[in-house]
Amino acid sequence: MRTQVAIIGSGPAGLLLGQLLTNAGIDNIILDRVSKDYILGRVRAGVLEEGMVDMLDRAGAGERMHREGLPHDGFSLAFDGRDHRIDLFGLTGRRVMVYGQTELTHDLMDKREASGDSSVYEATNVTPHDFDGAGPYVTYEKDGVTHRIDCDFIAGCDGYHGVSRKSVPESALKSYERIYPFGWLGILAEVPPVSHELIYANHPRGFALCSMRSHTRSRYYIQCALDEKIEDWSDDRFYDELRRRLPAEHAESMVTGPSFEKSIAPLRSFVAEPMRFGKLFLVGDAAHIVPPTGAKGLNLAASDVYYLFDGLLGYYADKSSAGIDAYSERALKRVWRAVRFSWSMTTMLHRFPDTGEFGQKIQEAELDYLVSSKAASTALAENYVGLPY
Ligand code: FAS
Ligand code: PHB
Repeated sequence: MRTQVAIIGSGPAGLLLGQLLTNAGIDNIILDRVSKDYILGRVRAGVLEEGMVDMLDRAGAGERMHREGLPHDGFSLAFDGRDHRIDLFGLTGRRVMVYGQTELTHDLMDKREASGDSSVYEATNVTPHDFDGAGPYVTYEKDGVTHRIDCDFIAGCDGYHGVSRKSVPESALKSYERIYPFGWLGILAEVPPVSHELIYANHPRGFALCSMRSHTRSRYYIQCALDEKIEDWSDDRFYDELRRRLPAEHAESMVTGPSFEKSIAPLRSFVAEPMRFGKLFLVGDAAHIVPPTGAKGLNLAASDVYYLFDGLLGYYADKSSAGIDAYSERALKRVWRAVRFSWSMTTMLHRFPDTGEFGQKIQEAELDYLVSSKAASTALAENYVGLPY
């Protein structure tokens, strides 16, 4: 079999790239090692930058997001017992869209199915070959048969644990990493959100985040130790701890109810450079990971896809390699700005082992300055709504 672009990974990056390529008449195939249902069963991001919203519209998969998504003009920082609103729209003229990654992935899968383009799920042992030569190809196994797909390019959209980055010779790759000494314990529950906007809370007991998926479905997180076990966290214990980390008005008004999803996610910052090796491109989490504090992970996948699609379009439409040659440098410039922002939000809002009383006062002073300075709030807001592509 032959295609123009072989895409490894059917998460947001792979699906978005695949749809843009299909819409431009560029042949592509998507391979994933798990099933569609498994992918749709993962609960992840919840906040979309305008850039991601625009990319979904460009892919022709934005209709349900505009119908069911929640445009948000601001969010709150809670510390020292009080809420402080960051007026995103007032400060930047832009907003974010609250719409779950699960829904976005579902919409892209539905669009791909309607386009009739091929995806292979539960493809095992997917392996990129000869991507530093003239004839790249991908092999995979399905139902006991080994398949080969010859292609012009391979897009490694297979996430942090994928095969693409690991297929690059170590000598050709430089990676940067910071692992945080805590995780996020998150729940989903069919209860109305405690507030109409997100609340990021700094508290001596640890960070908390009140988010949502709709007006009836809440997504809550609390910072937890890395060795915590989900089975040790009943819903009651989770809500008690969450309420202790929020201002009294929210703790008292919170509607609680049974969680139907509960998970612990570790936090890390990670960047692999460069993001291109011959005919192989790393896209999204395959190339970088950010702590979810800045709501950037999913949104960086969108800007990577924007740059790569622009390059591939130039290659096929104008026989120009300028765009694909510039991909890594263009993508990394925005990646590092988002990595910095996510690191700074994480550092400002979480309790570290060495924070102590002095460190807590410093964090509160930083937050107090931030919410009382238009310049500082504007800087925060423009990073949160998303820096330009
Ligand atoms: P993905 O990881 O989504 O998709 C990669 C795909 O590649 C998967 O479907 C996988 O099955 C497939 N794959 C992997 N290895 C393969 C192989 N060898 N062969 C074939 N296929 C293979 N971001 C936020 O902005 N906010 C959040 O709150 C947030 N929470 C998160 C919680 C968790 C637990 C995780 C892991 C991530 C979270 N993220 C969050 C980040 C997340 O949303 C990612 O940024 C987003 O999924 C990136 O999309 P992709 O790059 O497509 O990678
Ligand atoms: C979420 O709703 O899952 C979410 C929202 C904002 C974040 C992280 C996660 O910064």
